[in-house]
Amino acid sequence: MSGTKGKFLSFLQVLLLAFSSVKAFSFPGPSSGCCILDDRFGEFCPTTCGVATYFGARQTAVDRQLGEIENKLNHIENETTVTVNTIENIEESNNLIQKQLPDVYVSRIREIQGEVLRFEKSTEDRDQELRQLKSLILLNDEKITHLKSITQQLQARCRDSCQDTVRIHEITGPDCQGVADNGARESGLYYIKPLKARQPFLVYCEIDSRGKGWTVLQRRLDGSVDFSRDWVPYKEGFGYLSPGDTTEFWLGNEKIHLITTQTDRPYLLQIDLVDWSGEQRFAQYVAFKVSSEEDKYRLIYGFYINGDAGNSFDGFDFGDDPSDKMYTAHNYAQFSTADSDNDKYEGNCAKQDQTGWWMNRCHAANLNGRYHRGGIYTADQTASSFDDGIIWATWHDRWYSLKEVKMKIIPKTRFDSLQIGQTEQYRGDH
Ligand SMILES: [Ca+2]
Repeated sequence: MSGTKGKFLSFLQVLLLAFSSVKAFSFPGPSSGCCILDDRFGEFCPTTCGVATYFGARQTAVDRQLGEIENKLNHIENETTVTVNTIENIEESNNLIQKQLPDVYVSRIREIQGEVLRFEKSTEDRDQELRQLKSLILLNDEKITHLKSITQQLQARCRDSCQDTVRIHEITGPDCQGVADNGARESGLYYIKPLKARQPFLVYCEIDSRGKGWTVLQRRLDGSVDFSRDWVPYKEGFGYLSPGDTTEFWLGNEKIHLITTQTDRPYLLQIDLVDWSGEQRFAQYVAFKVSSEEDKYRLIYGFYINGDAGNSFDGFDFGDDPSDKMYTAHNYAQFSTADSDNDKYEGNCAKQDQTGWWMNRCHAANLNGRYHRGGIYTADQTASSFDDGIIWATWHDRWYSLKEVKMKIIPKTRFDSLQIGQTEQYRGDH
């Protein structure tokens, strides 16, 4: 571009020089009569004079045009300078951009790589979730198959046993000893009606051939019934009564209260225990009774009379504190449930151990504790890190949960009269 511009400028300069020379020569016009060398050519003879006249007539316009051309040239030159500067600026900018571009690209590429990695990670996570869901589906399919099989078994049993196979004996009495006294000689389900009861209710009676009739208040066998219940279920009773002593239940505090307080004659409470090795032990308390709901079904007994399981109801010295035995004694303790805290502890023993029991702060015995299979259990297996098993601390440690429990009562006098000949079983000083 600069070469073309240079040639153009050189040409204009020659032209200007030519005009300047003509002007400086100052030819006289035709009116002065000079330079007519040949008439045949008239006023515009092809001589210097003719040319001079011609130029003379047009000099002013040409000068003006030349001036304009010069101005335009100057303008073009200025514009050219501006353009050159602009080009230089653009080139500098280009250089700058070219220097910066790699960083921008590298940064963008890194961002894209990061996004790709994140996407891959996300895809892996989704794959993992899918695998987990598939295994869950398989597991659920197995469970569904298992449940279908159980349903079929139950349906088959329902078809067979639509008739009532549970036999409830007709003999009745104020308690199971009364039932036995009225002639019953086999264990099973009987209706009894304690003196103050408004209506009879069903109980499981353990009756032997010699006429001893135990009224069973509580049964633990296999952990099939949840003993983590509130006040009302413990008041009314829960679980299942069965004619063959094969199910777990709590008879109910109100019923226990009605039986044990119907007369002044004292009841004997026997607690039968079985551990996970199959060993059986027992503990007996005389003058056992449970007070009214107004008094929160308080546990009251006279004393420990006999047994080989030890006297946990009187508390146990765990070795943690000198007051252990006093604070874990149960006599005169009110009944507590998670929703009715009547213990002597700043916390809530029953809620802590998910049970209903005559809590002090808290216990050396808890026959309504959680069912831990195998016996030995740890704090990790409990809901609140406390000993919440089926405990009788004077036999097994509080971190050992018993396998089977039965709580049963019989009028003390009837027990004594039927024990004739067996008094050698009594041990201790009672
Ligand atoms: Ca409390």
